[in-house]
Amino acid sequence: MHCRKCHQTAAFNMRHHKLALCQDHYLEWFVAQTQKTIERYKMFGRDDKVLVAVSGGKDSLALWDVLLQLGYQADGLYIGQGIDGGIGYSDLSRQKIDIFIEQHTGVKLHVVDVDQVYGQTIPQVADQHRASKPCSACGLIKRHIMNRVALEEGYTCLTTGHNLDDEAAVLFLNTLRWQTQYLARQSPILEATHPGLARKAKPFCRFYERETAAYAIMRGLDYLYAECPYAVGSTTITYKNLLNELEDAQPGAKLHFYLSFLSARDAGFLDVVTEDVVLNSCDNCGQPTTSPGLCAFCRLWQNRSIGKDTHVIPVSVSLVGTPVMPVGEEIY
Ligand code: Q46
Ligand code: ZN
Ligand code: ZN
Repeated sequence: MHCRKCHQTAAFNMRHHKLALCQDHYLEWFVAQTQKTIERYKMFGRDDKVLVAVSGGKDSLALWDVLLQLGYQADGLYIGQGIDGGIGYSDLSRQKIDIFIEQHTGVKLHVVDVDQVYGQTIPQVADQHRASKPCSACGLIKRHIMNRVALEEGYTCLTTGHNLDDEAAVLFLNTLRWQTQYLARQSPILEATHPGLARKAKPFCRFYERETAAYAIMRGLDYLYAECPYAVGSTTITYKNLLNELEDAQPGAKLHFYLSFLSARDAGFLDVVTEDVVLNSCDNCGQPTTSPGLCAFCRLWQNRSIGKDTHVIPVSVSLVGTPVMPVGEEIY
């Protein structure tokens, strides 16, 4: 198989696009496609200050790398979850980010270590709440920290490395359960609909996972291959596997599923369910919450004597740049 552009041996074949490319042209294509997605969904421009949530995995590091290549003002945010899982998962992920920073001189990284800031690691919080897995607490805490760092540090857009496989799996799950409120909110760009909400974007939402992996490998990014130990057996993985089977039989099915959904939503298919959500401000942290009183994040720490003092707890560190305060929000 040969590269469509230069006819040298192809390094990567995308059946769904009927497109094979050599390494140089694949890397060029990937960066150009990211820029197209940013423009298509009006995510951000050159004057925006962009925050990239990085985990040490391929998607988030690839996203940061591409945004820097495209010349965006893109800083990183790493949240230390304190997950060991027998492999020292959080330590390993942090090491990968340190390597990235060594290779991309001058970039700025904010670090919020949950244990240092709040006094418990994410698995410890989950244990305290007798949760069988820390994923609910983890998702809540990460969203909360990302939102507040973005707002407090003046970032005009918070980006994550969610790819098409992630988006299609969530869409599949919410469709099967007919979760219309969740469906109405699933989007490549989420506008800030409350003063306490940061604007959010997913510039990789149209890339298959294998495309971001290929980019990371071809660019020589040293990323963490291991998944979070708590991801094993997750519902999302089950849905991803089902969609992969479908994709094998029908190349492009996943992309078509996701893009058709976005078109239907843009055509007003879900308008009827988007009106009802009322956002209150949390009594403690001021971040948006669907229920009156405390947001879910503040309720999580309520018995940990952090409560009102959240804002004055000394903080994490910024590897390069300014310190980051502990933060709070609930993404509704
Ligand atoms: S939620 Fe659960 Fe993930 Fe947090 S505990 Fe690991 S698997 S990292 S996206
Ligand atoms: Zn080529
Ligand atoms: Zn709160």
